[in-house]
Amino acid sequence: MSTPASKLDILQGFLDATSGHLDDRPLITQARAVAERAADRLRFPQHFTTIALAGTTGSGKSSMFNAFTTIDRSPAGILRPTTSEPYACVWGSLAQADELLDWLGVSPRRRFTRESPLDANDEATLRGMILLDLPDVDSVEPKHRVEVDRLLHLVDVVVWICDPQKYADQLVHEGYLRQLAGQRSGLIVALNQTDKLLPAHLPKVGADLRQLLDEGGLANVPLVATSATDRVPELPATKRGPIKPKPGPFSTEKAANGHPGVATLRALLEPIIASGTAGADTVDRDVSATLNELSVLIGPPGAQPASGPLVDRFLKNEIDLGVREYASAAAAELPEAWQEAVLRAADSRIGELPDVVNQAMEVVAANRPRRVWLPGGKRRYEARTDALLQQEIERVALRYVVEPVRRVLASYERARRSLA
Ligand SMILES: Nc1nc2c(ncn2[C@@H]2O[C@H](COP(=O)(O)OP(=O)(O)OP(=O)(O)O)[C@@H](O)[C@H]2O)c(=O)[nH]1
Ligand SMILES: [Mg+2]
Repeated sequence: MSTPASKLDILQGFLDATSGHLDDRPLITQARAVAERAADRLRFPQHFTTIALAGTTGSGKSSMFNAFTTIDRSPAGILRPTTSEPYACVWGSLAQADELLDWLGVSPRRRFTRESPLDANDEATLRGMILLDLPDVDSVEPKHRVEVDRLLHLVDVVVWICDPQKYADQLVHEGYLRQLAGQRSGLIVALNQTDKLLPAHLPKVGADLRQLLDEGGLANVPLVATSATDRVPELPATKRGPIKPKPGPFSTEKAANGHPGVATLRALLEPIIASGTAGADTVDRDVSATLNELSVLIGPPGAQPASGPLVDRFLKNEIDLGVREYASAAAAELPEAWQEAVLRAADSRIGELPDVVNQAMEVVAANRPRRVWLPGGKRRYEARTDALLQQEIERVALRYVVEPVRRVLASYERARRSLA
């Protein structure tokens, strides 16, 4: 069975193989970042599930955070944007979560714990949750956006908070939700502030948002109706009849405890937290998606061309042409990124070649065997000089062109095998 750790090993093996050849490729840079954070996340306690409340300004992230923590820890406000740095609340031991929170970059002043003997039972189903209140994604403050983007890549589950005014925001759907869905195992969309809607309007707004999500490839992402400060309006009763009513746009699970306006959201989060696998699942999803993307860097096996034609070109002093022909033959079957690496390797010492070839020719001339006046001696003499020259030039070709190309092809083969 392939575990997140074994997939990460594959990714790391692939990255090792490509090292020094494809370093400037954005795909490789991204894959390195994924491998690094996956390795980090797997090192931290797995019983913690990090859940970020993210979304546009004023949608109610901080209010939601406070509804869960039941103590107003993160100021919610009228002035936009209100939250400028992430807040975290740990349902469990703050000491055990310390390193994880350091890694997430939550300032020690903004960490709280929700561990009190008074409500130990009510909160038992949330044990292990680390809830994060993030700054807004659409901020007038560019640094908020940078901070959110960084954190969204690190957390296990994202709860995206929309409000009835801005739920159709294109930036949100195209810039965030579609990408998040591919990377993580946990993504939930909450339509918040539903208490501001008339009961009859709620299903319409919900259906519209549901459709936007479905069209964006997020059909499996749950949608919940929430209110961080009040109650979710009761949906109008559907008429009973012979035709089964269409399923509503919202999830309908209900948690036993907690603020009534966030009870459905809580009910969706409880099993994720209880499983204790959200961290590993997100690593798994993220690494698998990356491995998939990297498959464009792999193709049919490469083959090292014979060096004869290259040596012939050098003997005729057609150095550039010889190198170009050799590199093209070596790169022919490879994916584009590796073609470039082969061409670069073949060219890496081209500046030195004219002198080196010249020197080789001079060495052969200087070490020319003594001419012997015997019948057939001239022919033998020339043949020996040619053989010497051939040998010297072959040595140059190997060292300056064939060997650098061989190293790239060997790495390509290792990379291919690692993904096989
Ligand atoms: N009626 C109603 N008001 C809400 C709800 N959620 C938040 N609000 C109000 O909306 C305003 C913004 O709420 P915040 O919780 O600060 O929003 P935020 O998403 O944290 O905003 P930023 O930190 O600026 O990104 C506050 O005045 C809240 O009281 C809700 O569900 N219903
Ligand atoms: Mg806030």
